[in-house]
Amino acid sequence: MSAFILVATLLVGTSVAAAQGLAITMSAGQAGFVLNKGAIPIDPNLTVVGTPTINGATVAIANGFVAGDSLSFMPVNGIAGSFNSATGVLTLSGARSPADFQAALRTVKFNTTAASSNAPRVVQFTLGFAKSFPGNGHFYEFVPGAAVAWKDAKAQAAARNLYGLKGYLATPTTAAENAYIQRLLTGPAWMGACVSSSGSMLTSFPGFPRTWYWCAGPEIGQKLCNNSSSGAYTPVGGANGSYTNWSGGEPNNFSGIEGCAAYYSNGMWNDQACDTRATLSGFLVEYGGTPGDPQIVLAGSRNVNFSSR
Ligand SMILES: [Ca+2]
Ligand SMILES: [Ca+2]
Repeated sequence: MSAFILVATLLVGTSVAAAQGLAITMSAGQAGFVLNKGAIPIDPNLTVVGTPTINGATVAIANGFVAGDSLSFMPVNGIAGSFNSATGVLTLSGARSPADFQAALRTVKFNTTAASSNAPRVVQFTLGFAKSFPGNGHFYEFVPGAAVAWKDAKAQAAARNLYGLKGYLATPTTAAENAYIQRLLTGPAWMGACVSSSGSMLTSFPGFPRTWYWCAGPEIGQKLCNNSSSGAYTPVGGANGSYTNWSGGEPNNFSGIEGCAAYYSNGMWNDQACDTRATLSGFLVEYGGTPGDPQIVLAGSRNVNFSSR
């Protein structure tokens, strides 16, 4: 009976820890490889802790890769995979739990037939296929959906999450972030700025002069720029109000009804009527930086070092 209680307590403890997002942790030290002695496990003790379903993983010889290097794994828990001998990347696929991926990633082995290089190989393990913007570690997603008013796009973005990170209409606050987002655009898309006095979308729009705010995301409620007349604007300055990327002549409040910001597909910004739907292709969601977000660690690496025996 006491043994049962102990097991139950451990399970509860595990589930509490698992609520804290998603993290891969590599073991300290390195793996040791000896030529012609067979494949060696890279990290049989790595951990993957979290709750979200993971849609795949990659294991890449990120540094030191030479022809003849190979990565192999055991196809456990319904996780399949294939190794690309040209790029040195093993790609695992299957929508499975962190525990399932932990088991599969622990079986990954390194081998090489190349006697030409005994330089250390740096092997990087990465969960999922989402790519973050290196400037802030945030993730971005273009969500197609033409018939969506701005306020509905905002609500739909807020209902989305990536590995527990809360979604929001994108808030591009630097040129580099905007350029990163631009690559994802397949058409005009809503983003997170609106004419406001507080960060909430107004129900009727004032004429000029008016003020643009961030109306979504961690920056909600912060002023973006003053808009004195058609095509004339002045960024308010500060960390989140110094960058704008309005298209030429925008924001112009065309017909006096344009109070929500959208991307053109070239990454420039335009003000549009907030219920405009026909000319939009979807909305741009950003993940990361929201207070209360869980910690996410999607990648880690371990060295394979060569020894003579
Ligand atoms: Ca942002
Ligand atoms: Ca406009």
